[in-house]
Amino acid sequence: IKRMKNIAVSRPIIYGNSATPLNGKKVTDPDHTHRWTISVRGVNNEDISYFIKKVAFKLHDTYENPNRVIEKPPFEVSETGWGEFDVIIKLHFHPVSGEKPQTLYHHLKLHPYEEDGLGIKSKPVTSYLYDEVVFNEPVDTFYQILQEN
Ligand code: SLL
Repeated sequence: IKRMKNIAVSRPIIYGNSATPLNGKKVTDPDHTHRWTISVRGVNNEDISYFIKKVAFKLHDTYENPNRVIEKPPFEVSETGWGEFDVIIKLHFHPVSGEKPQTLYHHLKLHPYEEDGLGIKSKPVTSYLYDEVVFNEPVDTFYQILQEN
């Protein structure tokens, strides 16, 4: 295998969550107050599966099967719940890359900073971050794949 010396390739991603209050809507668990979705995606919804093989989302241990592995896009998990917590997001790359997984952290956000005019926290919330996945001195075969997409 040949590595590309003195070259770093970066690819933009967006990760984070949206959340909507259930506002009393009945779901399986009466304690649950919100529906939320956490995701990793490309900018302008660009397909990122040419370099990402799978994404593992480690949820709070209060969830059943807290380790959710998503093998194809969209790389996202939707759930209902009652509380905010830190999600560990592990990006796995295609074996050809020889890259180790990279870990991201996201604080799942359910509550807006301010109440709305009605004094009810009834608005949907979003918390997304733009980031770049950096590959230092990628192997040449993976470098080709990155350039072709
Ligand atoms: C807290 N740090 O203690 C937080 C933890 C965990 C939220 C919040 C579980 C839902 C389910 C859920 O919403 N957990 O019952 O599966 O406040």
